[in-house]
Amino acid sequence: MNSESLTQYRFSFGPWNISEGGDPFGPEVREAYPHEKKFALYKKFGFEGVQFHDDDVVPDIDDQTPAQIEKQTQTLKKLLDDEGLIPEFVAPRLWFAEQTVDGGYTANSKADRDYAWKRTQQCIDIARGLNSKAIVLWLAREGSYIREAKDAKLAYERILEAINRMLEFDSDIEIWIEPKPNEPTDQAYVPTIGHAVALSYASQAPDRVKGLIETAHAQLAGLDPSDEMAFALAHGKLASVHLNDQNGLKYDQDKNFGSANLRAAFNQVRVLDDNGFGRAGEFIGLDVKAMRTQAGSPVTAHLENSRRIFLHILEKVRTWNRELEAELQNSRDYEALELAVMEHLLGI
Ligand code: XUL
Ligand code: MN
Repeated sequence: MNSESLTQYRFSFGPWNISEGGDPFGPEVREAYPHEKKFALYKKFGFEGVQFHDDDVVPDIDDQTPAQIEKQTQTLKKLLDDEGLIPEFVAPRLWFAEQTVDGGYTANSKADRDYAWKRTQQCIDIARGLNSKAIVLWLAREGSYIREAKDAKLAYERILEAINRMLEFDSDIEIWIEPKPNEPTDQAYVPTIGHAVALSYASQAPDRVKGLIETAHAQLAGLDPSDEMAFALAHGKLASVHLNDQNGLKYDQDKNFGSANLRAAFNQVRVLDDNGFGRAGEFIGLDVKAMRTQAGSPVTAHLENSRRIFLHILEKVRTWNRELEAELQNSRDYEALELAVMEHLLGI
């Protein structure tokens, strides 16, 4: 491959990735870093895409009038333009407000479902105002804590209905579903990319419904993230990724990319790079969390390091001996193939 045919990757993360270090077991461990100052950090660390929740753009969105929402969206757009940053997507945060304790689109209460739709419309307006083409649906509380709490068939129908309503509400917007099998609910609807792709094909505009695959989410479903990515790529539906890592079936850890399973990380970069991901402007998103133990404010090492690890692994992918790989595939000597991968990764 000559260098001109190699993808030049662009990176993104969300302001929530520069966290203040709180967790469910204790208070924040470092001083809060002002939200509006976070944008000045992106370029410095080699990132040019910003991922948003609706209230990352418009704080306290539920208390704002439509005019205030529009004004704040324009203020943020100017900030992004001044910093030379691109808004990758906006996601409705349908898991904080009291109306979303039982979910948004699948809540049993009609009033709560109406709130979810209102919030979704506002989110699309914000995306439009920022000039971003994508809405990410991480369906946080669209699931149940006990199976009998909801009619699951009806819940899936309601999710599809919400998607169709969004597609109708805006004829350009794309919907990127980010599947996750659990947390905060015990059992989530749309737990894998297969479910998301099925919803896409069932929707009114399959070309505008795609997926965002997060490493840890696939691993929590007991699946191999690179195969999940391959599935979406085979259907032309991989819009974005949240690379990170996960050490077994625990809470969602959002560890540094490659830090728990280097070989799985190699295979994710391999499937992305081999299949031209990024050529149409897709971002490499890094959804990683700072360690609670890390001192300072802002804490950003996890973002810089995950990006750096991605680039090191990319080098490993691009220097992997493809002739040997083909030869060992043909001779079906997978023992030798495995050893070759391991020695390549170990630098031997
Ligand atoms: C939750 C998660 C979210 C989404 C955006 O596990 O990954 O941060 O990426 O809502
Ligand atoms: Mn994510």
